[in-house]
Amino acid sequence: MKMSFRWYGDTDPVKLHSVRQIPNMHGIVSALYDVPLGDVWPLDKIHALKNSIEKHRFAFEVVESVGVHEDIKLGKPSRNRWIDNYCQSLANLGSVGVKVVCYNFMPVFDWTRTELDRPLPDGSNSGAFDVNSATRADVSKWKYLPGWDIRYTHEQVSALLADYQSVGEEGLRDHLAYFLERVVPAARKAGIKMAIHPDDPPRPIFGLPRIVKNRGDLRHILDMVKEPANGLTFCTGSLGADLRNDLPAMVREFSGERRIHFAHMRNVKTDAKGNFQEVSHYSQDGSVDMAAVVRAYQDTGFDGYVRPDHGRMIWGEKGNPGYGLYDRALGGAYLNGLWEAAEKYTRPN
Ligand code: DNO
Repeated sequence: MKMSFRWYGDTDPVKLHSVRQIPNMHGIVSALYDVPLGDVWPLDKIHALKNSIEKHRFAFEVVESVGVHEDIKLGKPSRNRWIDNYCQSLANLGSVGVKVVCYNFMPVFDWTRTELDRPLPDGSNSGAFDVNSATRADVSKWKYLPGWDIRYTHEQVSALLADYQSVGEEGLRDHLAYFLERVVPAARKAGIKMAIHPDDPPRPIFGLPRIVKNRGDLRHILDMVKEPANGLTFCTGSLGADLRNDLPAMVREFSGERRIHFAHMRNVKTDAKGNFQEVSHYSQDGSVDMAAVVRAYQDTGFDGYVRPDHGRMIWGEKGNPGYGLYDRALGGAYLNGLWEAAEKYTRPN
């Protein structure tokens, strides 16, 4: 496994020289944040990002994310132009040695929380999701959703919500298949593995369809184009927000088939209704058995990229929600420990 750390570029309050001091960090996961959604990622900007990462002796092999234009998800006729752009971005990324591209197919909203800084008993705080408030909330009143790398205006959001009414889950699946049938061959040619991120939370929100929520959904997506370049980002925090998801079993199945390219490791404390709060990475603090997940990766010979995902805000740190330095560093160290133990000590028969 190759341990890595997500970084938002030069404006990120977390600096790469600090990340360098976390043990066993192989690479930096990043993106171009100033290219409008759907446009081709220019080679000169990709080179500049790569240089700023390599200067700190990190590999730049994983991009998170190349965003998918809403017209593609909506299946509009203009999607072909956006798909061509996407393929060109993949060619450019592949030419500088990028190996994995993480993306999602969530309509309008990426990861969503109803609170960004709910206190935990230890005095830290973290993101939380309350199923009832998300259902009732009038989305036009929301000022900020953390996953919005793209900030739509309220007018755009209302128009998009209306557009998606006629799409439904089946429509969205068809649009994903159309996208993958065209993009996966381009990815293969560029030496890139596509890795779809699950819906976070793994349920419909604001009446929008969601199609990446559980084992059945993942199976369906992998079967749309049956080759390694069509793969998964397996996020324990997203999928772990539905207690019916058996995470170690899913890892065994999909990592066993070499279809997981990127592992997002995060813990959530979830109840049976799907309400949850993000917690420390430590297994006993949440609902995800991290040791069992690592064991499943280890048993299936996983050699892909791993990153500690969302942390709490601890020690008074201020930063991007979920993406401070300190708790993700603790998470990385904990994961290193689990991985080393899993590697060195096999289970007694
Ligand atoms: C959340 C992240 C996601 C992820 C995208 C991939 O913290 O894991 O926002 O980057 O869904 O496109």
